[in-house]
Amino acid sequence: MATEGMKQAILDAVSVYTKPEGKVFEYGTAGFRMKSELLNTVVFGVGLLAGLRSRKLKTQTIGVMITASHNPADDNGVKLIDPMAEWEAYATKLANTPLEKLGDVYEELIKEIDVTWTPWSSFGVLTAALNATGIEYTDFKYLTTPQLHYIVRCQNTLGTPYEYGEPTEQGYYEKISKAFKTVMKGRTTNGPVTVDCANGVGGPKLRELIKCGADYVKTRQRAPPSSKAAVNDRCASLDGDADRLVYYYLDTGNIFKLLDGDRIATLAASFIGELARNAGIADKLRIGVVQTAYANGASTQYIEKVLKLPVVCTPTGVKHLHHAAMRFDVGVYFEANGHGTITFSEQALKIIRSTEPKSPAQQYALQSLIGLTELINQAVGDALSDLLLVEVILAHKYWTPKEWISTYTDLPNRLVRIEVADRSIFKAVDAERKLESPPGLQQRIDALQSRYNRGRSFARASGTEDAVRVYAEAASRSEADDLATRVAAVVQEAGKAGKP
Ligand code: 16G
Ligand code: ZN
Repeated sequence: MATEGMKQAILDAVSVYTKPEGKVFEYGTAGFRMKSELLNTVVFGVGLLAGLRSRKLKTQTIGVMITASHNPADDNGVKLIDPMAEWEAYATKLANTPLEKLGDVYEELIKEIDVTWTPWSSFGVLTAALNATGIEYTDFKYLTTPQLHYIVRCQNTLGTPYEYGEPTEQGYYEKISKAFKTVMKGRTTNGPVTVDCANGVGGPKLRELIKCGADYVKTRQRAPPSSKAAVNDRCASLDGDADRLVYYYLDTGNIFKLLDGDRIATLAASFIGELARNAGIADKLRIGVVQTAYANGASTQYIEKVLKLPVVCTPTGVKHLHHAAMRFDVGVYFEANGHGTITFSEQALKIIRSTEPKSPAQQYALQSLIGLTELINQAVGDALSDLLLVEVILAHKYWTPKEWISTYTDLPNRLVRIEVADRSIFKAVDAERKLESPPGLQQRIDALQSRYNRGRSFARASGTEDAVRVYAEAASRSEADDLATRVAAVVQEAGKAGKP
């Protein structure tokens, strides 16, 4: 919807121009052509229409060409690139609208064209503040959240010994795809991967990325309903701003199998551990994994017992995990929901880059590690970079998702959301694994979970919603469900007691 404010702004802006009387404008093959002094209000209309077309087509670029062509300079023209027939009709309509009706006609057109009015008003507010205070800024238009993190880090490390890369979107693609090619040398991916980009910015950006690494990956864009990946084919999902990634597949019994953030963490930690051993630098690198309480207990056990790596648990939220990861030389951190990346300390980078290989196998491992440090977004968890990371590892291990998922068996688990009057009374400690308030509640949860085989449960106040979340896992599905239900009940009761 065009707001009243917007309509008024249109009228104000156009009021300085005069519409030539009695002239009928027609959008021809070359757009509107006429003497430039007659063209002003027409150009204004084309400007309005270009805005609508750009909103309609979302991320595509719209061209407006103002040209004197090869004719005398005052014989002018304006056209839209690339209009379709009905858009020429809209242009003609706007060009012939009496100026005082322009706001109304614009509003009608919005309805007719069915423009989804994704409000860019926040952007306007932001730039208003920046302009008012004379701050220089660059508008990068559409980026994934991690791409912006990348550019900020590049910009802030320019000219230092830690220069992160070229601070542009193109620089991002080039860095990642070059690293991908390095680590994929001599390997091929095993069959296709289908990527669902949740209709978000990750879709067009993934296509840009693939253009740079086109000799490995080919895309076919399909609408979600028809994207039926075959049994055992890898599928991946990004979230809307492309900072979260999970994998999944259908097994031979057509059962949906999820490979979540815990799986990505264990896969990456095992691969990097292996490379470090092959490179002969395992004893020099402290590799660790950072998780939250939501990590499946089986994943934690696998990391500690099988991979023999330390695990640190932090409160929910990327900043906590990232901070803890940076205390390791190589810190692998992922939330179960797919937020995560791997951090490398300065010391780790130095060791990886400066170790002299003593055999071709060592050299290969060192080269692969160097490639990984470039492929992995060090600034923040990045679904596009994580996607390529998983692809690289599976290709190196010659694994399908079946081998990947068989490394350990997830404990059945259940998440319950409970609405409470006042979630602030639920105060968590010990990386959100325990509640210190309301008093007595933690003892009740402890007593419940001790009754179940491999039972583990915790409750914490959501940071994003007015609710308390209860997580429970246990050796069997029924035990996990039962534990979740019972803990939810005591939490609900405590929530009522705390009602103001
Ligand atoms: C935010 C966090 C995410 C966390 C989620 C938990 C960032 C960038 N995002 O979305 O990491 O998993 O909150 O939500 O830190 P909750 O507190 O409602 O459970
Ligand atoms: Zn996100």
